[in-house]
Amino acid sequence: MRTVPRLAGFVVGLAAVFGATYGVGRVVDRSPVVEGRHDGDAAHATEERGEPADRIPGGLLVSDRGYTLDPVDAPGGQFAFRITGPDGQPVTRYDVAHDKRMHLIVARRDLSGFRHVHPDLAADGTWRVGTPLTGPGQWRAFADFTPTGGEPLTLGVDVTVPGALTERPLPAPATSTTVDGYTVTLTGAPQPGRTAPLTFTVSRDGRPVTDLEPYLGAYGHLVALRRGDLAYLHMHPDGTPGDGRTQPGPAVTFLADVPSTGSYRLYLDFRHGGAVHTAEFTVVTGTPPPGSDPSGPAPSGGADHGTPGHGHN
Ligand SMILES: [Cu+2]
Repeated sequence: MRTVPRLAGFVVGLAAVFGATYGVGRVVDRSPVVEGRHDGDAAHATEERGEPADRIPGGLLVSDRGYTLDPVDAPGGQFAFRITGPDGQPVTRYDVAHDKRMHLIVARRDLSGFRHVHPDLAADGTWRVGTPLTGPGQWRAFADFTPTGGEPLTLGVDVTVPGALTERPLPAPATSTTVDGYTVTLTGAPQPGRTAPLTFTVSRDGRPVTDLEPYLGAYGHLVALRRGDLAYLHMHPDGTPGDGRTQPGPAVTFLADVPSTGSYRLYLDFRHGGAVHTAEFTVVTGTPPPGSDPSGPAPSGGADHGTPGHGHN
């Protein structure tokens, strides 16, 4: 028990030191604030990403560029939060991205319990939704949004739901999974520091599904969470419904861009039969695929990007 206040003091001290250092650096060299993270633009996501130090994945910060994710008390069965802006006031104006002004993603720290929901905005800037936190545990909630006049942001916060919890081990890497009677097969592998195609193929009862329904403007949405720190990656499909070349299944291709070696849990949302289904996969980058140790390496922080031998095949 005694270590808790000490640790808290240490963290506060550390924050003060970093804060001071950052302030000095800003005054002396006027370094620009890091740009270009979480842009999700495939054309951007290529060579210059060789130096990962310039890019922090989304979802690791509760406050960034003046915007803060602030959970607020809510009645039982609800989850509510606000985003406060650089002026300290709740943000009430958001741009629509992928059909919605706010995407709320939650997962437990052990990467189980993934949900992707769309809260409603009240006039005072409070977002509310029937709680996606489906049981006890240490959860991470990600708010993925674009404040009007600002850049896209993903902020993350820990939320504890009290109760007995059995932590689940990360499922082993696999290239096929089933959900709601669908079989989804994954081809391709994420490659740290570069963009790589990932293709998901959906079938049901042994037959390819060729009438996927658009969901949030696409035939699939893919979120990846990095094991260990839950870095959040929202990946975008290669092609959109109605562009003249993108078919409604059975294959949905994403341009995947992961920041480091490590284990990731992929969550593919797709819509068929009037319902959204979520297929989950574990992938481990920087090691041989399926059959290998599911725990995989710890995130490297990207320091060894570009080292020969880290690719696949
Ligand atoms: Cu969403």
